[in-house]
Amino acid sequence: MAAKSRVLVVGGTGYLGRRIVKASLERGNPTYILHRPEIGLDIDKLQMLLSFKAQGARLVEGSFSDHGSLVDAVRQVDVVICAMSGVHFRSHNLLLQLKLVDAIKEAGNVTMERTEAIMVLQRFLPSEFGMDPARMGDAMEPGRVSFDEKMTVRKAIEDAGIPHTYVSANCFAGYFVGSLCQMQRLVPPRDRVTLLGGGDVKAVFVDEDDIARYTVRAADDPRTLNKTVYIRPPENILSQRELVILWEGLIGKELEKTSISKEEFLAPMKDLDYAQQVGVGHFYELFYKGCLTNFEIGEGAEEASNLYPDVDYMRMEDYLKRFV
Ligand code: NDP
Ligand code: GFR
Repeated sequence: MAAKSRVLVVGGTGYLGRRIVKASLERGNPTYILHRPEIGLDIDKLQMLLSFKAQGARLVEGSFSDHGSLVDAVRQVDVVICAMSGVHFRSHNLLLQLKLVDAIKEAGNVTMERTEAIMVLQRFLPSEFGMDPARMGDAMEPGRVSFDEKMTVRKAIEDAGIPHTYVSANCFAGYFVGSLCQMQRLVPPRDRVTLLGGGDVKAVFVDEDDIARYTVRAADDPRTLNKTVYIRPPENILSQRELVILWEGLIGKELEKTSISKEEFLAPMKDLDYAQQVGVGHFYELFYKGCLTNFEIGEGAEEASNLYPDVDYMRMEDYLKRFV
């Protein structure tokens, strides 16, 4: 049996990162987590790292301010999965990944005599996990910043010849199902809901632990080398209105429904702060333009639930039960 891949998780105490660490440990991978000195007195992060260490993870000291420490960290593993922050009202720092790419280039390149440099690292998964940035070229400002930054990182990866896999995870259930696709909330309402447009645009919703499981599986799968993996489980392709109906069934009550046109939805943009404008832009792309489902997954890409049918992914009615 082939040895399990050694996996380094960067951003391992983050919202998605901690789930990737958990999934990597569950899969039996030798799991390494970047332990940044900058976390300082953030005792929650430290306790989480120590808990993962108690479960068998290896903590690797390293800082984005210390190139050599990143090189040393990368040299210890076969796969690097980065879950760097990308939500604008959190500590958005996607472009820091360019430092990680530089470290992988140095760590990975072993110049062999009479042959060109080879890449020792087997796979790098950058922090994406959302809409496919390669398909967001016409996204509105300022929300497009997320996609432009992710494409900048992709270019650095591909220019360096780093073997990679991009994960397009669609909508995290925590942000989009909990809120019934409404902004500025995370728990479902019991009285009224605002439907974006008619509420009938199809999106894709995935439980974050499933995203982590699919990511860890894809991270060393030969079938996903230098490809995009879309996480599009067939029973989780739903509209906002279908989510609302699931929730109404669970609480035994119909919600009062109002609709908001795209013009009404976009009108307040000028009065919002930057992070809020980014969010509005993302919701517009998702639920008015239908960016997650307006294309077929073709040649050169893969779909996670098809690749890994043994993963019993969470259906969104079950996800909503936690709020009843
Ligand atoms: P978090 O906001 O939880 O941050 C993740 C980690 O980023 C932190 O734990 C920290 O790592 C690291 N980080 C943040 N700032 C810095 C810094 N200055 N220097 C070094 N490291 C830093 O990230 P999320 O889990 O919310 O997002 C991860 C990815 O998922 C992003 O690409 C985001 O776009 C995407 N996403 C997609 C969603 C969707 O619905 N599709 C929803 C939410 C996110 P450490 O653990 O070392 O402290
Ligand atoms: C679905 O794909 C993405 C989602 C993506 O490619 C990049 C970023 C995201 C963000 C969403 C919009 O910015 O992750 C979660 C979500 C953050 C967000 C949720 C922002 C503003 C809100 O009011 C909000 O309410 C639930």
